[in-house]
Amino acid sequence: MTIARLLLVVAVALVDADGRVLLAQRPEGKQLAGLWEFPGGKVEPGERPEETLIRELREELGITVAEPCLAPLTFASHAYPDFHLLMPLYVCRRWDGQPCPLEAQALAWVRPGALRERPMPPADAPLIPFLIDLLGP
Ligand code: 9L3
Ligand code: MG
Repeated sequence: MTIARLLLVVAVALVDADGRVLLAQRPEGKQLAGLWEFPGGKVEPGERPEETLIRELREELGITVAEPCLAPLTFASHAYPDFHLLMPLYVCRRWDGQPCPLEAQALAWVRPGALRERPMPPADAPLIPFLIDLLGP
């Protein structure tokens, strides 16, 4: 019997003053390239999920987030053939700096009701109803 590997990835909905959410387009050459995701990444050994998010947001977007600004919202999961992805989603409304696509192909601020128009990784799409509940369409 094979037990699929569990991969813990954290993601965040950065919400601006108009209630729009930031999506990042996954870069060429990476798995799922071209799809639009909530920013985040893999939890490295020894990291707490909040530490991972703070690191990933600095690396990928060049912004600084304080840990108390990260509010857990819900969880996503997706079973790939060779691993099982578990992905908590946080919400963040305050950060320092202007998000820049340091690793993504592009960034987009999107109303929750328009998120469905963007092709997303399979773990991200089921999170849309939670954001519509929280922020409206
Ligand atoms: N992933 C899916 N949705 C997201 C994020 C941040 C990540 N919002 C998936 C894509 C990869 C895995 O998690 O299969 C690891 O992500 P990365 O380290 O390649 O960004
Ligand atoms: Mg990432």
